[in-house]
Amino acid sequence: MNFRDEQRKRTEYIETIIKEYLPKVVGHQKIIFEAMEYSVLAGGKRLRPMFMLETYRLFGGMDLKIVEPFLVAIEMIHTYSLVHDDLPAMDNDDYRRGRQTTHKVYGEAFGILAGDALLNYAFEIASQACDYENCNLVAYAKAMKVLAKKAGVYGMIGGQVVDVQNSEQALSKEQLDFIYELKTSALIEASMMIGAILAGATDEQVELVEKIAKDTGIAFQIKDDILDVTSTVEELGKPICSDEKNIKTTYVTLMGVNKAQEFVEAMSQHALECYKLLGCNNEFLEELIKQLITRRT
Ligand code: GRG
Repeated sequence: MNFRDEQRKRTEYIETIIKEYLPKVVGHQKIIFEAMEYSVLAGGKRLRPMFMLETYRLFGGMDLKIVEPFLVAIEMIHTYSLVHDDLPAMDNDDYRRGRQTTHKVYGEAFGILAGDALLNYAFEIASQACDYENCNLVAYAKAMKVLAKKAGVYGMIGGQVVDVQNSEQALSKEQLDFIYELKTSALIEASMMIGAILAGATDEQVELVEKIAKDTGIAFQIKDDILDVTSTVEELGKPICSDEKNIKTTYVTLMGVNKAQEFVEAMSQHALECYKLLGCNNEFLEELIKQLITRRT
């Protein structure tokens, strides 16, 4: 398998369906449709839908029509979080995904509204999955429950709250792990759990998938800390050294780059050990988890 080729094919597929589901840029409120499209089509690695799709396939899921609304929904929720995170009241960043941030182009009010719109539209789209004739309504309801919870106050928003509340303060590794688990891992957990649920995985399998995604998400976030000090604006498509600018405690400020990289490797390794316990195989998914250890973007 050529991983890069396979990754490109999947990215193209995900972007095609995102475009299909985006609202038409017409009507009196068309500025918001434009801002949504600007934000969500700006590029990005499409990792969360990719994790969902590959976990769906891992458990034998073959009917893409069932999973597609959720693939789009998770990327919209992720994009809304980036749009809001870049706002003046949060990180106040001018660049994201290689171009100007949404509020820089459309103004602050529409930056806020574009994020709100993406979040709400994500649930509108996901709810369409139940209209499909082959939809298993129990699995669908479980998937919706996971999506709502992991994006909310017990998931990503909760993590962001603790992060904002403690900004400019020294944090312990335990406090940082709490923030990372919610702020970053929660959406990756939602992605993989929804893929598993829609493919018919058992509750025990979904629990194991949640653990794999948690470790993968924490490794991903620590790598993000490392790239913030070792990468370039061109490679990342967003400002570097932003943690220093925002006076944030990260794994790098706590223990330095080398030790932080050891944690990335250990967490990814643990995720892969749990993955082996599932007893089913998806070569691409396994490689995707491994690639996060050495990623440059
Ligand atoms: C504002 C509700 C709200 C939440 C914000 C997700 C988040 C919480 C903030 C975004 C900034 C940040 C450091 C998030 C942690 C997760 C992370 C590393 C996001 C970037 O994800 P990538 O690298 O981005 O997958 P692309 O652009 O590739 O999709």
